[in-house]
Amino acid sequence: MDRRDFLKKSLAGATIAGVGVGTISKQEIALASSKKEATIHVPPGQLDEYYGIWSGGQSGELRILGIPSMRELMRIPVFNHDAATGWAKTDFSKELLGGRVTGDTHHVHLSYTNGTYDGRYIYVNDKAQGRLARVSIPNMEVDAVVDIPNSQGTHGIFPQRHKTGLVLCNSEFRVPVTDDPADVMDPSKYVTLHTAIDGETMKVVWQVMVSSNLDLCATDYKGLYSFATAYNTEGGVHLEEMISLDQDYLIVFHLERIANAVKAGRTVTLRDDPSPVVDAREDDSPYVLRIPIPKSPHGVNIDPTGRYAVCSGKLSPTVSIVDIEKIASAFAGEIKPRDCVVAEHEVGLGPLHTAFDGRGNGYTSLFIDSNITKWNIEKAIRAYQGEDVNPIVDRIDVYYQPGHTNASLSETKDADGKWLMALCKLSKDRFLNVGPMHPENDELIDISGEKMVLVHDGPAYAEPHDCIMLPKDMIHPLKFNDKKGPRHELYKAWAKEDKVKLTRHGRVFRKGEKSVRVYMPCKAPKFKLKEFEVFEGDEVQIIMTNTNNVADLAHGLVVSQHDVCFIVNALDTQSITFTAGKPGVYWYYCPYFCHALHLEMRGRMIVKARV
Ligand code: RUQ
Ligand code: CUA
Repeated sequence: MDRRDFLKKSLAGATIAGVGVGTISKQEIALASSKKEATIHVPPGQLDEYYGIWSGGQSGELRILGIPSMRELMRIPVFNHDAATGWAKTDFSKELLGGRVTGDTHHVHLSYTNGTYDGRYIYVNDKAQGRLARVSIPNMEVDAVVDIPNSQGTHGIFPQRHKTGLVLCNSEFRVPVTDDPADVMDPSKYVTLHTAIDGETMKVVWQVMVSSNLDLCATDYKGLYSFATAYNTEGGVHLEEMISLDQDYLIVFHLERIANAVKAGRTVTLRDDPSPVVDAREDDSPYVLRIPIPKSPHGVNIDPTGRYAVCSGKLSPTVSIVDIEKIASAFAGEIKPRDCVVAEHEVGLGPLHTAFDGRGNGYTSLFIDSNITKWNIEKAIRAYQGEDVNPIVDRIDVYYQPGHTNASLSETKDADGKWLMALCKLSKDRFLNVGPMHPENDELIDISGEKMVLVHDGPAYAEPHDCIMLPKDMIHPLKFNDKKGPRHELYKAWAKEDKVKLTRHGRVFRKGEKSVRVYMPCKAPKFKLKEFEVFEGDEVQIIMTNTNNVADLAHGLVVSQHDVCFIVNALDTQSITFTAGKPGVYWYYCPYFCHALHLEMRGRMIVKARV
């Protein structure tokens, strides 16, 4: 028994007996329990209790972690080229991405039904190219990507929570939306858009045009409103201009009024895009409510009761609490927009995002102070009413400079107050030195008690922005692709056209003077075609089907010297298209270690000179 086991065992004995702790000092007990090793160590062979879904920032991907072990379980390529899986190279992914293989994933959310995750989809934005992608959870792969029209810097996104309905997307950068060259030089003409995408069809439903930069996004629990924090009310294009005012806004979008305007045709279109656009730039627009909030607010998070929208002040040391129940009166003109604010308390420097535990507390990340501050919602409201109470409950230092913070199920009505994540932007000296580029530091914090306890440092590659955590039985990924997605529609259509069975026939079809289609079933350790012939310059499409009925038994295909590498999971099909190079012999092989004869799993592509 090592010392650690001894400590644990002794502690357990002490608890059961309810007596003193013999030779172990109080300090040692405090140390052992503060480390919570028993709760976060997931022994080999055992599974985590929670899934964590991470955005991957400039890597353009999503990542799936096990919580509390913080083991990275899988990556889902989205807005990137992934050499291991062939994402962005295979026919389907290439088409979805339209040739743009860089991306910046910031915000990740699951689809909802009745205020909690329904396990169907994951939505994630690409700030770099202004896109929204959807991952099908059963298959854990992207099945749709939509370009957000008329806008740049798609940043905050949030799906509706009462049902899988709209996904609202904020564009952050103000841009001209006409073809008039004069508008390019006139920032007063620049606009941003709040875009509604149908979460099922992944089509644009409408857009609302405003003038401030739209930052984070949220939705209520009833389907009445969506929210955007807005900064740069000044309309500036340089930093100094953007931060001169002490007050910006939480913009509330009145979804029913917007839908009615769209139905009645009170819309415009911009450039050659057909999406209906509602103009809400006027100060007295009926479609939006602008609630004044200090200063360049960043995060907006709805508490699990659905009653409060919490705005983190960023350049103001405060968080502002908006009572969502008052918003209808403000839209009706019975109270002023600012009257919806029911608390505004100081939390510290650089408040960015707030998470909740379902027990009435908020946890705000303080970027400049490098800590997470826990505070009580009810006390904050009483303090705002003049009572002498301190809403701050606890603070914990994090290492260093947290951006997002999120708690298990925090954004659902089922927030369970178990785990909190602080996504720290800098790790500095927390890990072994690996050169000039440092990992970030994702810190796991136990929030089940009154005091927060830091339990794990998790180095993360550039640069997760956000994450969600949910109990493992809330999603049910499949072991084999269900072949119901749009990707499989392609293969079915091709197989029908060529009258082949994807699982059976190894065939080569000349489809045109310079194009060839190759069907390539495979089963460990063999490709159905030992070789095939094409001409130099042919466009070669390979449709490969893995017929091994064994979960986890993947094959892949590399075609030497042709920049081709992709994976085909068990019982799945994938396709890729490339151009045949100079005449010669090119070995193709399976890159996934699938069999004792894996190294022999290969064949020859023979490229002949065109005559
Ligand atoms: S933002 S660090 Cu892209 Cu989510 Cu706040
Ligand atoms: Cu198939 Cu290695």
